[in-house]
Amino acid sequence: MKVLLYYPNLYGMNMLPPSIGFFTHLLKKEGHDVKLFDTTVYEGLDGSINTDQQKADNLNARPFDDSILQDYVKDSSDAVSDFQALLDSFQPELIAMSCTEDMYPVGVNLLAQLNNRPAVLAGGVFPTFAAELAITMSNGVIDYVLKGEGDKTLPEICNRLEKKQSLDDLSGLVMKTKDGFIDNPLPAPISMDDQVLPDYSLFEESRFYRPMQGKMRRMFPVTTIRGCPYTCAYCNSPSQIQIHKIEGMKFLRNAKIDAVYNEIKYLMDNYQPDSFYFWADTFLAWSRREFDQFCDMYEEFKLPFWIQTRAETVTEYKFKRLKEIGLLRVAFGLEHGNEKFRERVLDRKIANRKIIERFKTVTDLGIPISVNNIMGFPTETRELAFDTIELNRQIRSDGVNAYTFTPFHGTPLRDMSEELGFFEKDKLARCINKPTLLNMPQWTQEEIEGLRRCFVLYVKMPKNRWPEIRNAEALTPEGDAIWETLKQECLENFMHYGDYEKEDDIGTVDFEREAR
Ligand code: B12
Ligand code: SF4
Repeated sequence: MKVLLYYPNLYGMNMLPPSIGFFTHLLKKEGHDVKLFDTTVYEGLDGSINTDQQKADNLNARPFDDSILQDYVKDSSDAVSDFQALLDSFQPELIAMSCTEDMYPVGVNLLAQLNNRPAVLAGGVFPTFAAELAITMSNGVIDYVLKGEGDKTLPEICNRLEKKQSLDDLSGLVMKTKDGFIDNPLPAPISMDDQVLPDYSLFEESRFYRPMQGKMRRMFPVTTIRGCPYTCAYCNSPSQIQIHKIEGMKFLRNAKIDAVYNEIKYLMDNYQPDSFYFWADTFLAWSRREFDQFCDMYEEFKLPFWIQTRAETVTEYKFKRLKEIGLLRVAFGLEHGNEKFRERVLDRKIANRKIIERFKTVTDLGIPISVNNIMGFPTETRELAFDTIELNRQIRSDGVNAYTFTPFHGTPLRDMSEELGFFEKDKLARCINKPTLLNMPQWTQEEIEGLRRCFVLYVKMPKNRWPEIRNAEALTPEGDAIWETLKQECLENFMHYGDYEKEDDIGTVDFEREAR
């Protein structure tokens, strides 16, 4: 049958979604005719901003030249007519949408404007954790949800629809009936031995490029692990482990190094990457044996690569070895600077001293790190947020950012936000780059946003500039003007960007206050 994969996404968010690559391969293998509608090329869709560009504007990433993307950019006002034209010419029998929570309204909004739409199926993290809501909120746009991994169930639903067979007993299916909902148990997570090679041939050429360290790279994602062994309370990964545990299944799985080799080799032969992105939640959640096998295997390629991992996983041995085989950059989640708050609210237990030491191990090897933080957690105060700033001042980061806490469905901190009355039940979480949605008595939305936009200034500029930065927090024309001036100065004089030799004023952490 004819299946249209649909990927609602915002301009500038260019990392390829592996799921669309797997689905393209799997559906073609079953003999289905597959096309893709990917909204990433439409600039300004749904009032969106270019998120990679926004990162550079907010000093979260180095400025970059995006002319490669500009050659393919389309105007958001053409998105509906282009989508409609594709429906009319291809005439799919099913639209299969993959979405996260904040992309769900973008996706549904476009679908609602189409004529002669076929049945619509939604899957991905958000539909998995809020399946009935995803159907109800779409006002008749979404017909089915498939919870959990779609590697087996998406081809299966297409096969059944083609043969006009019943869907009622399909694992993971959620569907509205006149009496309520069919809501079937989750499918078992696939064995990593059954994961296929991703087929990215349906994407536009410009989608293979993304900025990294101020340079446009032709960068492809590679799978090493599905799932994460940690339990951060704001994240969906541990919740995946929980919901699959209820069904007695194992969600955390490592790919065999042979399979990783095959994926890299296939990407090299078919897409000519100049670098890779290992998207595993915690890249180093590996045994020492697996790690060594990976490094020996990757010697053959030695293309620059990017990883994300936890401070807990850092050893000098590992990072020396990774550097030898091409490690370009590491992203770490630090998230909060107060040990007690971090452990109690975020469920991340590690001492600040350890974080500083481990990050130093990496930066001393000359490997640039970017550090991710979150601001506006439920019950957090301005004073606690300054602990995050203080801790970041101890770290020689090449890139640093603070995102707004976002209450995603299925996470413990979403439940906490609802219970404390900071967030309405059934309301959707939105993009992490946008102002907070929580309404908290101890810290207003405006104050959180003001501090968030000045976060990098507080981290990177000397402390004697803090009174000026305080004025830049004001979300007023005067505050904006001060913010713009300080941002420029910070960019010119205080960002390290890989310059690990430069001495500067990086302040000290007040450990005593943290212990209180
Ligand atoms: C790589 C990654 C990205 C990449 C690629 C995004 C993508 N859509 O794949 C980039 C960098 C672009 C990205 C961006 C964002 N991401 Co992201 N990202 C991830 C990460 C680390 C891995 C995703 C992945 O590839 N997993 C492996 C594949 C195999 O799994 P999967 O994508 O979940 O798909 C499987 C199932 O969900 C299902 N499925 C998926 N789609 C469909 C569709 C159908 C029809 C069916 C039947 C099944 C199905 O089958 C797939 C195969 O088994 C996850 C964390 C995680 N571990 O999941 C966060 C995660 C998905 N991201 C998240 C978020 C919030 C974002 C952003 C919104 C950030 C922002 N700017 O605000 C954007 C949204 C972009 C978008 N359009 O989706 C959240 C989502 C939370 C939520 N509840 O919605 C996650 C879960 C991290 C977290 N905070 O917990 N992300
Ligand atoms: S380490 Fe990262 S992916 Fe793993 S649970 Fe924590 S935030 Fe989620």
